Amino acid sequence: MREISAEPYAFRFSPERTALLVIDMQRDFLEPGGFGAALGNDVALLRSAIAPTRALLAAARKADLFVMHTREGHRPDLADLPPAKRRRGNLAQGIGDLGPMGRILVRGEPGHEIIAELAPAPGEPVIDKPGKGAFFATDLDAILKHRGIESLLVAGVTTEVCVHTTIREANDRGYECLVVTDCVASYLPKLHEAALAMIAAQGGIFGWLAPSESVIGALGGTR
Ligand code: C5J
Repeated sequence: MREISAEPYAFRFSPERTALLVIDMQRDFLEPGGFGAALGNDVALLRSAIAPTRALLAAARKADLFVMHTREGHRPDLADLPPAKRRRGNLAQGIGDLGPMGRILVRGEPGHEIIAELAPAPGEPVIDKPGKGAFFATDLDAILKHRGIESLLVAGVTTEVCVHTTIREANDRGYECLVVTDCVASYLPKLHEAALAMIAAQGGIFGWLAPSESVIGALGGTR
């Protein structure tokens, strides 16, 4: 077992039973002209998570940790897009519409891709998810269970939306989750802080928090 100094107390994990899950680090959220920008957000706020996540990915790969990525998006025919999700926000340019990076949040379009800095390595599964939570309508749980994974190190965007929803889903399925605090980000700093506080409150009701430096140290690497 290894140990990470974390909030609210030390996180103990076995590397063979732990995966790094990188959530929705897509151009549609992190670059101008995508879904995040269509919602009126400043996408630059998310970019602080890129460099630490790159370092975390390198350390996880070096330690032979199982690495997975997710992408939020929909079928080109939008058959898996709930009308309520499409209507939400009364957007001039919403999901399925053509933007500067192709059709917004549609699989196969340039905006749907994971940013080049955090591109999946060969063999790392990528989960395409239609919802905010990565367990909803995907094979994520089956893939983790088949690998014997019990603990998740979680990075990605945005903290209070897809990261939080996924952690809540993971908790209900019995996974131990540690959120790597500088590898998650939000367009809304107050909600980022609140979302992190919710994870570790009440004795770690949803899990643990630790910065990438501590996680990388426990994985045996240097930053
Ligand atoms: C959002 C996400 N914020 N990946 N998606 O719509 O958090």
